Amino acid sequence: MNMRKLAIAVIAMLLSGPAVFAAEQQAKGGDAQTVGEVRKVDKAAKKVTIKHGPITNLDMPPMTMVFQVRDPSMLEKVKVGDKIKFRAEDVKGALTVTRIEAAQ
Ligand SMILES: [Cu+2]
Repeated sequence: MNMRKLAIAVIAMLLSGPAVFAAEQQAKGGDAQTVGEVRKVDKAAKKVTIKHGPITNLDMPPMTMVFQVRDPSMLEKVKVGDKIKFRAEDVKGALTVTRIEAAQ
């Protein structure tokens, strides 16, 4: 194996790691939504505090915690005390709400 082929093989190995991980995450979490209740809304900081149920795609047990929101306009749809369904994802290390809606 010449150096060029070796380099390509190494790069292929490095690239396949995250791809496999992403595929596993997808299989595990899919498009799962989580139920919760809004405890605090901070539009200026783009943050929302949610008492949430288990978040299957993040392997997180029920708790009350602060999330970033992807877009502050999402916070106009909810207020403190609302029961919600939401989708949380790890966006570059920050736990972020990517979808939120009032639970019926
Ligand atoms: Cu949590």
